[in-house]
Amino acid sequence: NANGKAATSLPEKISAKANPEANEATEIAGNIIYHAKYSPHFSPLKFGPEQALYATAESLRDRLIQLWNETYVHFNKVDPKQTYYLSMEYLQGRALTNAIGNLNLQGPYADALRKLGYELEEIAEQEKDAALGNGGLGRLASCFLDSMATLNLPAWGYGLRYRHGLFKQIITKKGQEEIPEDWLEKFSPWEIVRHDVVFPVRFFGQVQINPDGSRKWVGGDVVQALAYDVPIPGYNTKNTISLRLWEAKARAEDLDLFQFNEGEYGLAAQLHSRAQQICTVLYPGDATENGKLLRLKQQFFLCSASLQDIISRFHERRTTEGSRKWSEFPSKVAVQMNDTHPTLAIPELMRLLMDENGLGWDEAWDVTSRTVAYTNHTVLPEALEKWSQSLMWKLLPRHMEIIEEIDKRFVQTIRDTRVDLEDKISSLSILDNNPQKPVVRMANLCVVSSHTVNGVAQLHSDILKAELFADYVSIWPNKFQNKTNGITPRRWLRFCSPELSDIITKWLKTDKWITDLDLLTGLRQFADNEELQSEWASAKTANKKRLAQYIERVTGVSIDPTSLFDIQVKRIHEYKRQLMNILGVIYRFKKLKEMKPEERKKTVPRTVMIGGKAFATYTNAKRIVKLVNDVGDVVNSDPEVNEYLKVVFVPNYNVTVAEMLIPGSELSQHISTAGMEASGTSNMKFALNGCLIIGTLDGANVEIREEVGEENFFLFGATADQVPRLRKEREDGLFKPDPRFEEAKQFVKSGVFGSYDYGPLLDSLEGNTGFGRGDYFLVGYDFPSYMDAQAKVDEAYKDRKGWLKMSILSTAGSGKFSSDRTIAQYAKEIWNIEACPVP
Ligand code: B1H
Repeated sequence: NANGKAATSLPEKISAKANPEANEATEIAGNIIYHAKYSPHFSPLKFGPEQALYATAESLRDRLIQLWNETYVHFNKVDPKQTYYLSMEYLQGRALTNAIGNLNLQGPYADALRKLGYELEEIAEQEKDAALGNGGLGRLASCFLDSMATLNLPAWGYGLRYRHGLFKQIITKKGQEEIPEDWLEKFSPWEIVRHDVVFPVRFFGQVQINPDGSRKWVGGDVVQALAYDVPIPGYNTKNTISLRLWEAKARAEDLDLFQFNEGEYGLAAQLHSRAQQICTVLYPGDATENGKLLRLKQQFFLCSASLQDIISRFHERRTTEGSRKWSEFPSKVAVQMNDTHPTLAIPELMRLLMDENGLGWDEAWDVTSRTVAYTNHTVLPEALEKWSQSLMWKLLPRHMEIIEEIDKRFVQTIRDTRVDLEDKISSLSILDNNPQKPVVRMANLCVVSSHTVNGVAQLHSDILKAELFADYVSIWPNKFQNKTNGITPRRWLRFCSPELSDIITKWLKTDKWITDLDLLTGLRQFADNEELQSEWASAKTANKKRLAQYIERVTGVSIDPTSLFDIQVKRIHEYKRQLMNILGVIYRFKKLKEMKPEERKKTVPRTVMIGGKAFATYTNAKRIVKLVNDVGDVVNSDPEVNEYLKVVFVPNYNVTVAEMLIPGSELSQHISTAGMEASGTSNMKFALNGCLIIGTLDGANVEIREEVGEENFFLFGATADQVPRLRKEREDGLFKPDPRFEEAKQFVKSGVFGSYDYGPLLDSLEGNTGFGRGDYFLVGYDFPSYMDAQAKVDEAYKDRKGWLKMSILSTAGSGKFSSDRTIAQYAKEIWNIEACPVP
């Protein structure tokens, strides 16, 4: 502990006292002790760091529950229109520092813990990340919740309570290995189980036709959805909203006691184990038939439980006697679908309205299509969901009837009104009836049924309108919008870099920037100010030192905090081109080796850090991870060069690791093939923290460059509109590789980095070899301009003042990328909801 001795027993000086409203250090300490003693999770006599974490979290949870209740009661009273954000993923990360910070209790909590023998940071370190997501899409959902609460919006998130979040990545001689993650190993102190919020969700079964012609889905398996609420506090407000996560449970009567007594335990508990599977892991591999079925079950489970809950709240909140009119539903409820993963919300809402509540088709369709909206997050063909029609008929027979009907009516309307689109019907329709492989195109179902469709950065939204959804645009020109992504400035600046935050507050003479990020432009006038520059530099240095310690602890590699910290962290994917990064590093290494010692001394020392998880079955992504590690091993142990270059693979990249890396970064790489990264959001986090970007004109990079100024952005590479032509040229054998590119690849092939066979990975970069995709991602084409941009980085870094100025201007220009701005735009332009602050 803080005093260097083990604080394993409860301090006796402070007496236990339950006090959810404690504001002052001694009272808070009493409340923490109360939880340590009386919450039945651990032996009441011990008070190690872990017990301290849980007791501290529970003391905060008391207050969060109270605020959550007040918020809920207030929303019920005002009965505003409310948004429900449906997402298969949330990447919440740790919650303790965030909750304390949002509630403005940093000082009192730190003091309280010190009285108990601990430092707050040390306790916060004990918490596991809630990693119920893969990457940007899941983290975006979490940033959005923070902004919804902060803006006092009546809005909730719905998701699944996966027992195991995203796998833990460990690096061995073989490269990446995956270990199951276990965030619930002990328990999560943040979730509140709602035993009274339970809904049945059906799978399989058949459609029964009633005498009056109405239809009903019956039979099959029924599992229970049980609600767990994670309270989401807003910053500097009482409003505390809910992230409601569903868990699947079987009913008691589903246990076959007869079979059990016969000793057939597996058979007896079949339904139990099938129910349990649903929320066991995040995104199970969908390569197998079983995997596909499970993923589809997960998606339907989220949609069905959430909609039943939404409908029951719609009724509960009626202000006048009697039941509410269904036509009011869209003026009380907005449902936002985070990508196509919750698309089944559409046929499920239709089914609930028609089969369970007696509405006719037209009325149900009107309600549904005025309620749902869809966000697209990718144009990658392999990520556009298509479900096999036969699988859908099996699992969701009634929903398939409804989808067929939606499709039939849509196609008929087009035939009746748009003869010019006749030959487009087969690509516009929802069902793809190709006899080889009949599928349901989920994106098409979303576009046809939603009142609004949006992309996540301007370029991406333009591409959606010009390409993927072009024909729909001609049908519904006003349906399509852009909502450039954003990030929460609380977690991604205020809490992860308190040093830099304090400097910003000092120079702006206000901390209002935390909720009004555009105020950061006020820093521009001081960009040349030597005093600010020196304070800025010392905050960066402190963050770099902290990062260097972390790197040494987790990898054993010692890095020089005065070297240029160059970071690329994101999921490993060929389109994100970590391979280009590492080939650049390899070239740099080769050149350093060839230099004379005095020449080397003139170079800018660099530490290149790369981190990210590869999907377990994505072979080339795993080869890239292995290559980065192999290059690191060789470079870092080379006595001639390792003063000037270090290469570190940062293992197990997640939200918490990001909070350590981003504040200590100076250069970050966002180098996707133009047109392929829908937005990117870590680019925003880096820029906000005064880190310069080397990047392509892709996703939100375009807008970041506009905002921070082109002279503060290291741009290179082909533009999105050039990409198709370049691919074609490459196919036609017209591409002439740069000698540096050939040299780097050759160097790998020569075996400098060990005996692993990188042939297949490097072949993916070749044109007409018949291997891979013929450098589909244009690494070869962009490599020379990438290397030129890197040379400019080195030059710029030699000018300390110039660099600091660019860094300050980068932060100053990042105001647009607050998720508060993004969410305010969704609220106004898509959801039509208004703030509902708790008095
Ligand atoms: C993004 C995904 C995604 N786009 C399928 N699409 C998934 C697709 O589990 N699945 O099946 C999971 C995730 N994720 C990302 O969304 C984009 O690539 C980023 O560019 C973008 O910043 C982020 C948030 O909009």
